[in-house]
Amino acid sequence: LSSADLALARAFPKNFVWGAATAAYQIEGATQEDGREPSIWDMFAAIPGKVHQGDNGAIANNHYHLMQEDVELMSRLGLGGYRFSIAWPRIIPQGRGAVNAAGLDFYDRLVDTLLTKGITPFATLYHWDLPLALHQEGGWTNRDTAYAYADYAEIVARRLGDRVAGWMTLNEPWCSAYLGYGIGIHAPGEQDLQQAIDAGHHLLLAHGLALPRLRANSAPNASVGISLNFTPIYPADERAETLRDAERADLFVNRWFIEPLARGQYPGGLFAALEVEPPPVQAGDLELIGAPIDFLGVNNYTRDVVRGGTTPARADESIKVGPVPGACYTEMGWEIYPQALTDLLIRLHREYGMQALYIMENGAAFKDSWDGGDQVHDPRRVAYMQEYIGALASALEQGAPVRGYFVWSLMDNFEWAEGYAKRFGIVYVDYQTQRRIIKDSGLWYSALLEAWRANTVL
Ligand code: GBH
Repeated sequence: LSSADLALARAFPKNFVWGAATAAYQIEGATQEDGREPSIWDMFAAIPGKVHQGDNGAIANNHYHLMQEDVELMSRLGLGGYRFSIAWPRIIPQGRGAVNAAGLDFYDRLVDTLLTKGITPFATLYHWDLPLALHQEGGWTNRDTAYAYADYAEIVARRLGDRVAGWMTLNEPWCSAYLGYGIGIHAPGEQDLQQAIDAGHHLLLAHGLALPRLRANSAPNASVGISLNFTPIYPADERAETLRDAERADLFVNRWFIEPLARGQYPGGLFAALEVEPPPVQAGDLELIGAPIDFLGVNNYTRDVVRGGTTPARADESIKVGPVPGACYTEMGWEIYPQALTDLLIRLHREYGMQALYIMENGAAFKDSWDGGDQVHDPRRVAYMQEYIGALASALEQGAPVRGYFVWSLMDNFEWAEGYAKRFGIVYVDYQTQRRIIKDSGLWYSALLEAWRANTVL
């Protein structure tokens, strides 16, 4: 570690949670084992042309079978927390009705294994793998899916609620709604903006219905929240039309979900900007949705820059301009801009009154190569993490109530529409052999955490 890294380690308080994140469909594999039924991602990935090179999650990282070894790896890295997701189609394979004991058993073992190693479990109840049977009844465009979800959430909490420290109801409902139903680049692949808006409402309702049921079935000190994706928008210049278009992009990208959650209201102008009708909101929905959460999970990777006058009629169409001269980009084509994380955290605190924030995802894809030895050099990821964790330290210093950081991802995995071609891990995965090799970024992160522990113990 450099002296700058040592100073960075000193910027974080002793109860800070340092972890790594994954999601069920991206790592587990074993999609046809122990009673699991298909999800929309099994269906979507089977459609030619939807996923890069026809990849799917059937085997993925085989984490379902390598769970113990993977937790051992987390322990070697010195992680204090682990964020994973629970596959609804393992727990209730048809989406509603019969509960599959083997599914609950798997996560029960995972949680116990984590606790044995002193790693705090943070669980996401929905990271995009909707049971296919529910999709056949309209999926998230059907209000009933929200009620089925709340039943599912309660069943999981009854089993794991005595040990899970933090629940996330949903991961990035913006992606489920817009990428899944609006433009169809994610499952289930629908392309209808009105459906996206309706699906978004039912996702929010699912969250609102589940909140009290999670609390009622969890330990008193467990906390319940949600993870949202944010891409801060910056104007390319100061012209009035640029400022106006940047506002409009921000409305669509960043405010659609946080405002009903934080204020019990959809942001004004959202539906008009998207040229859609408001979703079917029923009496009481917004009260449920706007009920206080214990923390907000923040997923942030990049920013977007917007220039006015180039923007088409609908708010979601081609909002980015670029490349930004002099800027660096990851393999996903996402600009590296750590200041956006600082700005975002301060905004969530000041403007939306969030009292506890966790970075639940932050990371970068690069072309990592492995020569068959026991090292993987990924200097660009090390630099990315240094800069983003530095940005986090400055948000903390300016008063943002940040409680933890989870890097995306613990290990390379199934990157949705990008298949296995994009690697986000701090641990390399050789899919042929399922060998895991800690990358230089993993070693760096581990050393940072060790330095932080050394400081805070003294
Ligand atoms: C997260 O999504 C996911 O939670 C995680 O599972 C995934 O592996 C990880 O990030 C890395 O991708 O060009 O229309 O997609 C992040 C999703 C990416 C959503 C950037 C917004 C820009 C708009 N975000 N994206 S679009």
